[in-house]
Amino acid sequence: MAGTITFTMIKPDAVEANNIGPILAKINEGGFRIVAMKYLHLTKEQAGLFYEVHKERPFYGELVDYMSAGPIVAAVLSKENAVADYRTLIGATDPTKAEKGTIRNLFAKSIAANAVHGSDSDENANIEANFFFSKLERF
Ligand code: 3AN
Repeated sequence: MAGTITFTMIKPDAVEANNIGPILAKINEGGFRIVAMKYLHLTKEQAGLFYEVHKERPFYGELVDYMSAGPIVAAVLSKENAVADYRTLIGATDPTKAEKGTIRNLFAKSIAANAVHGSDSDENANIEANFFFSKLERF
């Protein structure tokens, strides 16, 4: 079954804390297939472009600075109902509100340094996946 896709990033806080492996394990245990993946350090300009939809939000500057502060892992994940199921797996944006056992509950430090990104719609999942990966890089 091909499934639908979602896009994720393991954010600088989780990379710094050496949690790439445990987070990828949770992703696999959650029934997701990794169909594309790369490890890279975004420039401020690239992070700004990625988060352009949040440009008007008060935390935009902080978010862009934070997401370009260290390397990240970007990945495309496939599963039936990928977007909603991945948001369930990662938990609420604010880790103090994230359900027990979710990725953010286990690994996030704060609302800004919240371990992972997860797409919020099928449309954005495709936009975000295309931002990072060409067709040749998706399997
Ligand atoms: P989510 O990542 O759960 O979809 P959004 O779309 O509301 O959350 O926010 C995008 C990102 O912006 C979050 N992942 C988080 O890193 C950051 N963010 C959200 N709210 C705040 C806030 N109040 N202060 C700082 N950063 C925030």
